Amino acid sequence: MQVSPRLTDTPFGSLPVLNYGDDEVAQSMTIARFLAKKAKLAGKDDLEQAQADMIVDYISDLTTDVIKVIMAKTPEEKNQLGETFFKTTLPNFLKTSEALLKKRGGKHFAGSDVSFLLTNKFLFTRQL
Ligand SMILES: N[C@@H](CCC(=O)N[C@@H](CS)C(=O)NCC(=O)O)C(=O)O
Repeated sequence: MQVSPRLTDTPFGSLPVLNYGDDEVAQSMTIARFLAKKAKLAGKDDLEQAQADMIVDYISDLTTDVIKVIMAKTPEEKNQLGETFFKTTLPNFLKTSEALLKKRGGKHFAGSDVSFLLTNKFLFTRQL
């Protein structure tokens, strides 16, 4: 596999990269957290930030499972991984997420306001 010249200019040979002034920041979740802090959407205190982070990381776990399905090498492997994902992984994810949301009052996973979780959920929904 060849890496494009543009990617070799990035810190880890991958995208996304945020150009910030004369600096650059790589890793999608690091960028999201950085921008969330700048926009005051990272959570009001350490606990809210941790509550937002735990959901973002949970969604990242699910994204990893989706990528495994997408990157499957054979149609058989794709079918098998896809079936496990849609019959087990995704329903479990939705069940545990819904339970947590209810436990937290039914409106926000973290704190009592909009947070950068929204961006992450939006991105993930688009990937599905
Ligand atoms: N953990 C990294 C993963 C980055 C990553 O895998 N990026 C892919 C695109 S989604 C990439 O640039 N791959 C290199 C390539 O396609 O050659 C992040 O979240 O930013």
